[in-house]
Parts: sequence; C-alpha cells; structure tokens
Amino acid sequence: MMADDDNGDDGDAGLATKTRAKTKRPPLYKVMLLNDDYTPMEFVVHILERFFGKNHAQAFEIMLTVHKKGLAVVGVFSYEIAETKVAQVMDFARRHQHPLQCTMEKE
Ligand code: TYC
Repeated sequence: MMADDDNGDDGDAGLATKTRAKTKRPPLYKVMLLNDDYTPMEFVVHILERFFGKNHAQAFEIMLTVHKKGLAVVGVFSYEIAETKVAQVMDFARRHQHPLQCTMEKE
C-alpha cells in the first residue's frame, strides 16, 4: 500500500517537471606559447607544424603573434591532450636547449 495519494506521481501531480539528465561537457584548456628573446623563430614555426598540425603559413603567423604580443593561444583541447601537447613542446625545446615556454590554462 502506498502512503501518498496513490497516483504514483510522487507528488508532482503529473506536471512535467523532469529536466534532461545533465551531460556535462569536459572543460577545455587553452595551450599557449610564450615569447622569449632566444628561441629561434624557425624553431617555433617547426613546433607549431609538428605538434599542432598547422601549415607553414599558419605556423609563421602564430609565431609572429607570440613574438609581437608576448603569447598566443595555439590550440584548445581536453585536459589530457593539452597536458600532452605542453609536455611534448617543453621536452622538445629542452632537448634543443631553447628556453621556449608552453603553458595551459582552463578556458
Ligand atoms: N622572440 C623570438 C626571437 O626573436 C622568437 C620567438 C617567437 C620565441 C615565439 C618564442 O614562442 C616564441 N628569436
């Protein structure tokens, strides 16, 4: 035996109160390159082609933006992908003894 009014609506009297189940999108992260005075421009262009899938013209333009403005967003990714990109860039720069810095930030 039910303790309520037995209409089986759990007290909502049949009103359409249901909301769509939350399907939360995962947060996105901006990956940024920072300017410095020592990393060669061609090296930065190469990084953008190799790790971020840019063509040469796109890579050159982004590199120039970083050079002139101090930094630029080079891509937006899930946390795991962003983390991997940052690690790949930092490792590649370190192995070539360039001080290039790559960081990520929640969008
Ligand atoms: N400023 C550097 C130079 O004049 C070039 C450079 C561009 C360095 C972008 C880092 O993220 C960078 N050689």
